[in-house]
Amino acid sequence: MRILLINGPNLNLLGKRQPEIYGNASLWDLENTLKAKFPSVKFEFIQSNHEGALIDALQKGMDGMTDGVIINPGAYAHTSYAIRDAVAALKIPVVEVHITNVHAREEFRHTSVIAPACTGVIAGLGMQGYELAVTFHIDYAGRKGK
Ligand code: CA2
Repeated sequence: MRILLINGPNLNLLGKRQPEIYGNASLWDLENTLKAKFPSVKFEFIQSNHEGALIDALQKGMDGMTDGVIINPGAYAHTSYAIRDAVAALKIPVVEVHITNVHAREEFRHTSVIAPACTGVIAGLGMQGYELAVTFHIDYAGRKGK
């Protein structure tokens, strides 16, 4: 099974800045943890600070080989109708993950314009949110008989 895991703007700073908000783990730590915990999953990891690059990454999910997408769109969650359209165009399940509980933060973070196009959303569970999203994709693919 193949999962595309996309992280948006500033998430390359994980583990390097603001650990009081985002924790100590880096993106590299996240990727290695997921590979170790889910050895049967073929991951493609993409991080970009650019909206168009995130849309290009989402369109890789149309290759017919990818079973599911996990996206942390960063602050684009709150603004990007273009990323929402790219998610809506996919025929495979997409889980939006936020490390922090966006609902407990500033008002502008309470709304994700992308979430309505997603299969589901996980927020506030730290890096474990990504693991739970992977588990969902594995279970979902199992239910589809893949
Ligand atoms: O909680 C999340 O995962 C967010 O997507 C993180 C975004 C924020 O704009 C969203 O509202 C919620 C910010 C990502 C910034 O990541 C950093 C990580 C470490 C240090 C500085 C920024």
